Amino acid sequence: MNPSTITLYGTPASGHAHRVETLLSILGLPYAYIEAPATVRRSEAFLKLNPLGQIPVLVDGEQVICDSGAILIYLVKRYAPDSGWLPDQAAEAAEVLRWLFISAGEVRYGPAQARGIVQWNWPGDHKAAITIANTLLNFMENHLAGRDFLALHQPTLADLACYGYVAHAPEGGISLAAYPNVLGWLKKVEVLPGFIPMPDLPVPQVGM
Ligand SMILES: N[C@@H](CCC(=O)N[C@@H](CS)C(=O)NCC(=O)O)C(=O)O
Repeated sequence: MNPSTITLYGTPASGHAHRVETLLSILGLPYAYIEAPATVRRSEAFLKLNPLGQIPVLVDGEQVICDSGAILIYLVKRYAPDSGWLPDQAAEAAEVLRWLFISAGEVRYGPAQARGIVQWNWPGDHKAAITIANTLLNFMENHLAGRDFLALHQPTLADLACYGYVAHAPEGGISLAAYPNVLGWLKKVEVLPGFIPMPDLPVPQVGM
């Protein structure tokens, strides 16, 4: 199906926007990118798109989709329904969605939160975020033993949703050195055709 004009609102440092941009690139969908820092997100025009004032937002013709997980699902269902990024079969779909929910839970409140506190002084408890992150990373490390990707034998939305904030966890003071399976998985995501890297931020001293 031919896309109408797709516009993505995001910022380069946002792992939520990154997962959407990477999927657009992987699927070969042309899109315009509008950078939406806090000043833009608080504008009347942006709040009409997403009253929560959050990126990413995707505008596809008349359709406005908010929330990274919803956007990933929308793009696959509309433009690549048979691609395998979100399978139809019940148990497989559940496994992919499980990781999308983990990306909005443990990933958001673990590595993403720690990175936000370190890089932008977000309010919150850095130690608590690190505890959540390490519980998540231990789980991922065990889960990835003998597997290439998170949900299925092939890459799915699960991998794109979890990649950004896990890959950039060191920017929040969380070392990945103890998680070789996680590091191996990140490399497999990074070589997917169309993958877009997320820009690096300064890494603080581990153990802060
Ligand atoms: N559940 C949302 C969360 C998105 C989110 O937290 N976006 C951040 C940037 S990474 C944001 O826009 N924060 C501004 C705010 O919450 O005011 C999603 O998955 O898209």
